[in-house]
Amino acid sequence: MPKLLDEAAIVRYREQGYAAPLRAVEAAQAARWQADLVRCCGQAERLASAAGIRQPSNRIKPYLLFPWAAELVRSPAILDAVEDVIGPDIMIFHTTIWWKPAQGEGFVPWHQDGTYFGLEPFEHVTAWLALTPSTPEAGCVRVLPGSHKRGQLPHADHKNPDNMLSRGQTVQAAVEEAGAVPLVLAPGEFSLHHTLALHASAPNHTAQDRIGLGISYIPASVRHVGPTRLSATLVRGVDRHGHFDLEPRPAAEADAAARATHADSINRFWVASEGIPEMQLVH
Ligand SMILES: O=C(O)CCC(=O)C(=O)O
Repeated sequence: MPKLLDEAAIVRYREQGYAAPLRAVEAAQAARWQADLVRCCGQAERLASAAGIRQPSNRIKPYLLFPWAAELVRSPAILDAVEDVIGPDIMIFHTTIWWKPAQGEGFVPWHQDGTYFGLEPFEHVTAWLALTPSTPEAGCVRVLPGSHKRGQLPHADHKNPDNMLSRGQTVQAAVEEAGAVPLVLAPGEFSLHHTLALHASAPNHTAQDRIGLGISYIPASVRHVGPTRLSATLVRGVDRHGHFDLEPRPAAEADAAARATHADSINRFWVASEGIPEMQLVH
């Protein structure tokens, strides 16, 4: 018995590689989270430590630092929809805050998330939660229906300061852009896209920042293929597999324990990405 999607929506997800729009929370809750996010993650640049070492960004895995973000990624409606497509034992592997400033040139090229995570099998699903209106004018995510059935496609780095992916990773296969579907979301709504679904987004040409979070959920049975032991957060069900070290929930906002967990988790991810050249660093 599905929890949030109906049977037809689950079939559509399997056929088309995405589901949208779905309601996570009311607009008022989205506005509260937006205020928290701006307060805690407004600083875009990664400050270097005294030793010149790059610090982990608050815009990556914020659920390890901030209780409000830990609550956000455990939103019952999101977990219900995720459970409908990947089953009841659910972990969070990664999360990125996607913040496009008003009238900015930042864009995301066509890519598949699965290319960069080193996970198998390809069962990871991204939930993209809108905290501000995400429309074509604001550069919402666009997805190519059915593209997840093409399997893992080759990608190459195309460096460009406006490319929001860390290395500019772009798919090298033909993309029939005319068939792309914009995932239009109101604040508090979310979409799901399959880890192999081709997706992209254009610059934000509106007067308001476009802010959302891409939350990467995996079934506990999925494992990382590289030699580095990674950590992940169990958010529903049971971990019967032990493929990851389990991350604790933050007790207080960015306290020392939360900072240590966050830094350790991201450091392992960086180490893993060096071992697996295809892995990107921030997505
Ligand atoms: O937010 C965007 O524009 C891109 C998001 C994305 O690529 C993702 O969530 O996988």
